[in-house]
Amino acid sequence: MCGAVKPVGGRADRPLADAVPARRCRRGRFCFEYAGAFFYRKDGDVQHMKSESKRWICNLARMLTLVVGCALGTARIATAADAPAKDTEPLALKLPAPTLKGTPEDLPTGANIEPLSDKPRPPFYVPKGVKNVALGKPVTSSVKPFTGELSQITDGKKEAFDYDCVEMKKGTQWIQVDLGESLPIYAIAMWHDHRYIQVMHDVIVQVSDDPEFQNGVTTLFNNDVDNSSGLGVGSDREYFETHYGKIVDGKGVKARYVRSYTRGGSLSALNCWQELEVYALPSQ
Ligand SMILES: [Ca+2]
Repeated sequence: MCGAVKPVGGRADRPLADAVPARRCRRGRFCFEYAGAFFYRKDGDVQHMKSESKRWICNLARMLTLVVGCALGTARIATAADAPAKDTEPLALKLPAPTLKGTPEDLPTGANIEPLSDKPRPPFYVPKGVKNVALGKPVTSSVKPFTGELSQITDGKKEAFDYDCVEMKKGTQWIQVDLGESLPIYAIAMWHDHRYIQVMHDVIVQVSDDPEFQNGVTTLFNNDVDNSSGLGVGSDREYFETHYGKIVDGKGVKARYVRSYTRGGSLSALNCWQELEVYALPSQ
């Protein structure tokens, strides 16, 4: 117990009591320390605590509160970091075959380029039931391709063959997929040109409900670190094109249109697309 002391201020001291963290003590009373003295609350009044033994009880209660709080906090962090949510599953991509051209010896390097890895990509978790809602959907672009058709960007084919590539002229160019309705997007998977292991420049992925991308635009990925494409400085890194493709986190952003930019690559100033997939929960 904490009590058996004389009142020191009554209800007039409640602001003082409310200003410091209250600790629950025995009998449902609240003990707290303020300016080196100990107090507790009884029937709405602030009481001064004089007994050393009762101070010890209150200190113990505070310590237990801290220990339990830290343990629960640690458990929460471990749960979030180590285990995916129950209603999620790894995104299952249908991968094309790797290129037969091998890995060049003179790959570009730099702090802003993810090193090429020969290890499988860690699982990317998405809500159960997501589907590639971009499959077969109409595609538009900043310029007409000179090789291939725009419809090939959402046809599900992305092998490292010339006839599965859609090529456009140099400079910053974009392609845009109309999902037909606004849906919460959880992942966007892209294959630009994995015929060769190379880096594409100024990869920017945006989503919006505005087909002109003038309003309500969310940028999900941007590795244009020098703003050469004029859409803002990005903080993402460049990456090597491989048959694994690139997964961009959709973060559950709801949008109808997906627009993605490139500005050539490390092997060619031309722009190229093989496939863009958008994973969302289809509407009922
Ligand atoms: Ca394709």
